[in-house]
Amino acid sequence: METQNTFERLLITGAAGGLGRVLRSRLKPFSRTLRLSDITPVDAGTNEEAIVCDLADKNAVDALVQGCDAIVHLGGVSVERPFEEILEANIKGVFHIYEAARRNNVKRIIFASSNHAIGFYKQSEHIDALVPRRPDGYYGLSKAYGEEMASFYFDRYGIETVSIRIGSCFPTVKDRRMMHTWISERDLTELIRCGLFTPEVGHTIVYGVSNNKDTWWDNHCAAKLGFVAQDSSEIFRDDVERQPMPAASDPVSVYQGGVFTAAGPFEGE
Ligand code: NAI
Ligand code: 15L
Repeated sequence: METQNTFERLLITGAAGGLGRVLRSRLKPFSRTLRLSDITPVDAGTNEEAIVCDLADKNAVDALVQGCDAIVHLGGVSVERPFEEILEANIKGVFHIYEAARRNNVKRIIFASSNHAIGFYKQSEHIDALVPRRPDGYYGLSKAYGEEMASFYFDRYGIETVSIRIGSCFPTVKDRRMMHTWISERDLTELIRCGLFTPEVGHTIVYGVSNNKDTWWDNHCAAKLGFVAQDSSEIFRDDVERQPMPAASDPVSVYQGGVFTAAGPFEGE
């Protein structure tokens, strides 16, 4: 890890979630104070502030962002769900974050996008972050929308964002698909660091993926930020290959988004 830059106050939304709990300690060196927020209460530790906030509440989000220098936006619904749930947390939520950033002069945001913004690409395709999006559900659509929101707020207001299309960030690889999509916590932390401190990123979209042997993603946009992944899913190969092989026609074997491409409909037939 390179020289240590620091913010006065870095906001992490979604701090009670899986990634929030991990990144909270890993991002601590990058800010004198961490402001941790979630709809679920979080306890504040040393040099931390905790604020309960519903991302769907515009005024509450505006107050949340006051006094912050930068935002790591992890909060929201993180799986495929009915549109109305996605609408509140992810669609309204991301608008509220950007509008609050504009009003409070925040100039840098990391947006936790997802591979599900491009989930309907086939696993046989090799793509970079500049290809047209192919969202695989309402959740993926909300991430595509968040990326466009980031693009608009840069063009119109000069707020810079790195949108990280996170693959799968978990302690271990759970299945064959994740051999391609996995990112270690260490690599995600480094990618966020690059996203926070690299000058003049405009709006840059990158893949959040480790240095896996088999990958569907050309991550040259992340390399431009100086990101070099240290880890690889290979260490999990033996365990994963002991699992039964899914059918070749199963969405988990066909599409980059895996099971998300087959979720729903939620409205009945
Ligand atoms: P998570 O579901 O564990 O955490 C999300 C957090 O957002 C939760 O603590 C939840 O309480 C909070 N939240 C939900 N609705 C909210 C609302 N209306 N207001 C305020 N907070 C709300 O998800 P995880 O795994 O920690 O992911 C974090 C972010 O990264 C999410 O945006 C997710 O879409 C994205 N991501 C994660 C991946 C992963 O592999 N973990 C892969 C791709 C994207
Ligand atoms: C995501 O976007 C989800 O937030 C996470 O829980 C995983 O399902 C991940 O994608 C994945 O595709 O493995």
